[in-house]
This record gives sequence, structure tokens and C-alpha cells, in this order.
Amino acid sequence: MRLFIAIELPEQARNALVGLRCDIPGARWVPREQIHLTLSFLGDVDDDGVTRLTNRLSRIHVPAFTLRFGESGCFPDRRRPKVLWVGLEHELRLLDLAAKVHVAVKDCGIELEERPFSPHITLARIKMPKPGEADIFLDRHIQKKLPSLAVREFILFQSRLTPEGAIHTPVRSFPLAA
Ligand code: 2AM
Repeated sequence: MRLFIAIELPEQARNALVGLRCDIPGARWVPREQIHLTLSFLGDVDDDGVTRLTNRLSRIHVPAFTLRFGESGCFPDRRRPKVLWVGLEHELRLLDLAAKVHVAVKDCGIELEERPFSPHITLARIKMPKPGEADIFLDRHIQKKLPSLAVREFILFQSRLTPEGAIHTPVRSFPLAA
């Protein structure tokens, strides 16, 4: 199973993020129902690995928290904007949760890219970006007010790749502490 671990966003937040879409040639906007905050991308994991992982993830203890949106940006940079995203303020409990998820995944023998966690929500991908193409998106974001989000759980998702795009299905959700 191709897996990733993420925080699902409430409808209201997803609607607000959809409101940031703008006309950029070649941009593929993430479908509204798929907008999420990735904590960790695992790739392919076998059935035994999934069982170990769900046991291990269910032992993570982090209290529920609230997230506030931060600045928007693009990867790798404005000259080559391949991924357009909205960032989140660096809430300590989010960083704690991401670190604990990372350790749990590694404890299960699953290899991870050793990239530092950079909290962001991907809204669009551009295959062949041109310099400055994301500027309209980055400017639009400055003018909009986004709601804060209450985070009460994190979710292990399966991602199936199809010619029409990825299909994300929740495998199991893990409630945060009250
Ligand atoms: P991101 O774009 O928000 O960083 C599910 O595929 C999620 O896992 C994607 O939305 C992507 O989140 C993240 N991800 C990280 N590395 C990935 C990779 N190598 N392949 C696919 N998705 C990856």
C-alpha cells in the first residue's frame, strides 16, 4: 500500500483555500476534497508493516491543538514555482506531532527522506513553470483572511495512483489527546 500520514482540513478551511485559486496556465489545482497537511510520506508499505505502523501510531500522545495559516509560497522558488502552497504558523504541538510520527515510522523500519518538516498545504502543481508565474497567487493570498483550524486527529491515508490522478482513502484515524 502506498501510504502517507496527514491532517485532514475542515470543510470551511478547504473552501477558503479553494478561494485562493487563480488563473495560472498549466497549474493543476489539488481537488477541494483532497486538500490536506502532510505529516509524512511513506511510499509503499507491506501488510505487516501497516499493522506495525497502526499499532505504533496509536501510541503517540500529543494534545489537540489549533493551527493558524501563515504565509504562502512556492517550491523550489519564485523563479521556478513547481508547487504552490500555503504555510502554517510553527505551532509547537504540530512540530511535536510531526517529530513523533517520524520516529514512529522509522521504528517500524520504514525508510523516510531526511528532509526537515516544513508545514505547508499544497494547493497546486505546475509541471513546466515559468519565472514569476506564481506571483499572482502569492499576491492574492496576502489579501485574504483564512480561518484557523482545530486539529483533533491525524490520519493514515492510502494513495492510489490512477490515470485520472491520485485517490486518497483513509486507512485509520488517530485521535489526539483531549
Ligand atoms: P505535499 O505536496 O503537501 O508535500 C500524498 O501524496 C502527499 O504526500 C502529497 O500531497 C505530498 O504532500 C506528499 N509527498 C511527499 N513526498 C512525496 C513523494 N515523493 N511522492 C508523492 N507525494 C509525496
